[in-house]
Amino acid sequence: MLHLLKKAKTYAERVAIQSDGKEFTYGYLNERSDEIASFLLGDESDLNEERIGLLVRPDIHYVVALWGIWKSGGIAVPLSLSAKESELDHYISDSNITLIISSNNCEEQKKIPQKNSINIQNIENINAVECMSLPTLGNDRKAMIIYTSGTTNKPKGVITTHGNIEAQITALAEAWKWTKEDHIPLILPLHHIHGIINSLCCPLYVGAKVSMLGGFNVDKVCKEISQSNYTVFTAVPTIYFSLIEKLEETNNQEIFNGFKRLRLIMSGSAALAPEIHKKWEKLTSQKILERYGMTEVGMALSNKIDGERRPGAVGEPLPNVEIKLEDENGNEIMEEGEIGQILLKGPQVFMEYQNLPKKTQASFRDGWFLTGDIAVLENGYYRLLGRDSIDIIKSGGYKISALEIEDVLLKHKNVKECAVVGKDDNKWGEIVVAAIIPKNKTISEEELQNWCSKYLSDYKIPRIFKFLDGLPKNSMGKVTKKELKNIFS
Ligand code: MLC
Ligand code: AMP
Repeated sequence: MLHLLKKAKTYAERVAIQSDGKEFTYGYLNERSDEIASFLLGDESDLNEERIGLLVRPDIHYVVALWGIWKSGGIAVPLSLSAKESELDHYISDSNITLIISSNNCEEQKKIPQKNSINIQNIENINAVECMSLPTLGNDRKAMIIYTSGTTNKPKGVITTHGNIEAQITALAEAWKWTKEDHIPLILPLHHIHGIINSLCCPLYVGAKVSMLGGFNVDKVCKEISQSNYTVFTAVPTIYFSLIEKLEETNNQEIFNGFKRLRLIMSGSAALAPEIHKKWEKLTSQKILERYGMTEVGMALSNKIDGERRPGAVGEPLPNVEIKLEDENGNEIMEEGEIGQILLKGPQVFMEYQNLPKKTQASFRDGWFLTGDIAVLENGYYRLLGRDSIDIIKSGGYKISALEIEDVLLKHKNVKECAVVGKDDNKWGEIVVAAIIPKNKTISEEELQNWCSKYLSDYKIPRIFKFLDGLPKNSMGKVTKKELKNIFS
């Protein structure tokens, strides 16, 4: 069982979560999650890795449900609240979810069959849930499946164990000096590790306070920061872009003071442009600490909390992370300044991909996980240079598969051929763009956007379409996406 859950008892009186204007103590979290675990267990003594979906808004209910699933021996599968039905269908069938815990109205909105879902408030309103003895779980027990896009056309489920999650949390608690006096606003979605591990589990592990703001809204964040005693802030680069726009137009000193008061401000999930790093420092006198992570490994590299925070670099390995760079031929790079793929090893590295044994096997070599990220070591710090696959796009911190979008576009009756790439963008990092060879000249951008929005989450929908007579291809007939990117740039 995670120490995160055990330690909550020792902070029983402290405030753990602030949500919807109310405060909830660690004691409350502990009791409610015990009740949820007991409810889920019914007559069983252990859920034995049954998969439970979590379609719950980012509020107190999310936390008690997540802990309840873990305590009962289930595997939590956090689901995106903005996912479209066909995306949810994939997560549900691929991970073999037997029950979905949902917030009010979420199940109807997403058309989840009633028999497969239970409203979190209904569980919490069942007064007579008698708390039973909960199972003892070893570190090797599976705990969570998170869906992330990749070079497969459907998102893949990354399975982590209790041991992996524990290692991911403790490395950050140590490296970033989390203490129970810390207070963080949670503004990120709770179906990805940046939100789940960095913003939620890490502070709860040390007895700190998390204010769940229900998602990112620039005005709300600025108001909160100016009025509360936050100490830590973490976000994706797109959020810093929006905050800078706000800071440049306001003369409300309380907002500036709020950001200046923070002891630690971090960015990750996508590259933070050095200009944003520098602008932010000029505006708030705070140097953003950039770090690098991945769903499969948690956080791996970080700039130093008490040392250099170098713009454009992601720093050095976090505690217990082993790293090496390899060239295209699989030879280890021994010198600084040479470019290679990042390989990682350590207790935080995930167990396997759901239902993809071959993909899992191909992702490891001699126990090292092949990240697909290309980097260079310079004066002791790693700097990321991109990815080895052009089919992976990062937009607003979300990882997006070009192949998944092409699949949807090709199902449209008027699309003969298509190719999707990422176009560099100051705010979003990259935006999704698509080249289309139409079957019929009357097809419009709006029609294709509407088509995509039926099947894809909003952030995956192409923002620019180009209608071409032919796609650039090599002598083998394969689309040359580098060339295509140039057409868009
Ligand atoms: C939204 N919009 C986009 C877009 N997403 N435009 C281009 N590209 C995108 N990707 C448009 C909308 O259509 C809308 O346009 C406008 O922007 C506002 O939309 P929104 O949905 O309200 O945006 P906002 O709430 O501001 O969302 C931005 C965001 C969000 C950055 C807060 O994308 C987000 O929460 N990202 C975080 C993802 C994350 O947690 N990743 C971590 C993965 S884990 P209009 O015209 O209607 O106004 C990982 C490992 C690690 O990566 O290392 O951490
Ligand atoms: P995900 O699969 O959503 O967990 O995304 C992980 C990917 O995000 C990594 O493989 C990197 O490509 C990218 N990433 C994470 N942090 C950074 C960073 N600080 N700079 C550049 N890319 C990053």
